[in-house]
Amino acid sequence: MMLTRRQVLGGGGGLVAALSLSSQVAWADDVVEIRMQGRDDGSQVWFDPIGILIKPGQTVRWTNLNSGNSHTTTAYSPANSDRPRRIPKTARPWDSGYLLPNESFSVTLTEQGTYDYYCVPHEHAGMVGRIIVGAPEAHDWSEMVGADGDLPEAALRAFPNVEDIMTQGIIRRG
Ligand SMILES: [Cu+2]
Repeated sequence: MMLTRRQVLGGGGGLVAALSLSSQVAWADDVVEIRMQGRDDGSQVWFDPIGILIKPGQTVRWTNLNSGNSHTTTAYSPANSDRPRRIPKTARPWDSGYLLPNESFSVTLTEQGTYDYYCVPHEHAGMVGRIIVGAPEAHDWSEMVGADGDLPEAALRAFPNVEDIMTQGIIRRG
């Protein structure tokens, strides 16, 4: 049987739809890995990816792959050293404490919105990250006056744009 161009295109479209459906299912089930990284001489430190889009109920796991340094993942929240709240109002803040090389810490994020976090000893070096769960709502913290609070300039500069995370899904660093 000869396939017409229309039939070929139609079949291709169906294949693409099937593939994207299955990859979305895998995406929802997978634990999202974020690496804590740094140069050997300590001159640079970072989270990779620095920005990620996940689904409600998905788990994020940070692992310290920087052999010469300890790091934390700490949510911006009044619960953590009275920092400005940069996570959804109803979300539980987290703080890993110091992770030694090869140690990990996980959280499962259920509330939709934008979550910003930092590394306690390296916030001033711009070691911060942003996670978006589902779709940020209109009244997300990011529109709140004072949300930038006492954040150092290097941290504020480092956050990827919400729009870039929403369109690209993942923002790599390093
Ligand atoms: Cu750090």
